Amino acid sequence: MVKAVSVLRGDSAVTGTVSFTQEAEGQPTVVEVSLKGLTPGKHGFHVHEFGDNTNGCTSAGGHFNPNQHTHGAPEDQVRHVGDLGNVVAGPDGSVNVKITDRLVSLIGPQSIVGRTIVVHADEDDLGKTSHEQSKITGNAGGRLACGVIGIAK
Ligand SMILES: [Cu+2]
Ligand SMILES: [Zn+2]
Repeated sequence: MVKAVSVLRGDSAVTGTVSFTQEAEGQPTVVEVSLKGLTPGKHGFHVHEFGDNTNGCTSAGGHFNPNQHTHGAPEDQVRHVGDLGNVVAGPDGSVNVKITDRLVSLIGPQSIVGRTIVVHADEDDLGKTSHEQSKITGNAGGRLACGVIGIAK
């Protein structure tokens, strides 16, 4: 079993932790999300390419996309590896959810360890609208908080 963790912060009131667990290579990864300080509703949630926080969450680059696909929903065949869709904040602005994803991996050449998880200001449209950013970022808006994904015990 491989475990990883990220502590999220940024230029907003949003903070939280995201834990990742994968039994073995080729198995799905379980992503446990705990966030607070969000506005109620949907917020784009992705793994971005770089584990770089030099200029805050901006330095993380675009969505982790090792296969040169367009942006999509987690359940789509064509999507970025980093596309985890949306998390939904409750009326109190918190998120506590467990996501299971078949492409996000902690092992092998497409491992997300050393990259960055980002939560956005707006809803990810999952590549389904005519907005010019839809098939690139899902038009999810600013980066509220982020954290580098590291190896956990
Ligand atoms: Cu993102
Ligand atoms: Zn994407």
